[in-house]
Amino acid sequence: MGHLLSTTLAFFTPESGGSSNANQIDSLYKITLVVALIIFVAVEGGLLYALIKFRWRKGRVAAQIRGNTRLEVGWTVGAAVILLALAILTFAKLSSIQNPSNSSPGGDKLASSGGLLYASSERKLPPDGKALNIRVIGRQYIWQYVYPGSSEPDGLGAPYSYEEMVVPTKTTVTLDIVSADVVHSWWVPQLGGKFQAVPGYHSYTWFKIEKPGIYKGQCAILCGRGHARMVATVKAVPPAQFDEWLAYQKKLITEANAHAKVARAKLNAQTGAGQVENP
Ligand SMILES: [Cu+2]
Repeated sequence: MGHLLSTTLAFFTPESGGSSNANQIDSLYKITLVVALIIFVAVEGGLLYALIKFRWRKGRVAAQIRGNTRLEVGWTVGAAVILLALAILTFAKLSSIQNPSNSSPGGDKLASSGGLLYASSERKLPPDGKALNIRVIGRQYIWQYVYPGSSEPDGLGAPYSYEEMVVPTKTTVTLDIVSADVVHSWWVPQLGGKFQAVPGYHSYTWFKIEKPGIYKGQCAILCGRGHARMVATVKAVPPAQFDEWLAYQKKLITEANAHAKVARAKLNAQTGAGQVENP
């Protein structure tokens, strides 16, 4: 019975299990759903009872009732109390949904260097201020993820990946979501809520994944012809494996930049410096 109930509830509530904020959202849905179910059963049950008990029979005369103050005050106050209780519960849980928690012991060391950009009322940092910040860029029709670790002062040369975001486990990851063209929507259900990527604006969210695993998502707002293909995968790996992966991405980018530099110098020599405006 307990299992049946939880399976049924899970069918109606958001996916969860990847990150604590997603779990909090899920439990809020479940509590609200149970309260709504109890009210639904009580109201429909009462209606059915009245329909059967007081159905038409020969010789019966319907009672003429004009108002019942006590009953009316009762259900108004009752509804208000339920609403208030749900609102208080929601606000009580809101901070654990919106505010990132600290990384767990054994989290990635990069979290201490990558997260110290700035904190604003919108961009929230964990209490200890340490998070691995990844910039999520929505573009038609692929997600790009830019990691900290740029070797150049202008921020270029930072490691990045497309479609699959690799993250370390036990580490608080904050996302800075932007768009390069039209409005997109970042959504990996098991890791929390939906966040829009709006050109010219920043949206922020976070997650912390405890165990290695793969979490699937999909751009959640129609952004054009290729929208259906705009999928996202978050792959959580142990911190040591993540560091290795990131170092490799960095190496690839550094090599590519070095090649580009050589090619640029070659072109400059052929056409004269300044001829290649945007190499
Ligand atoms: Cu889309």
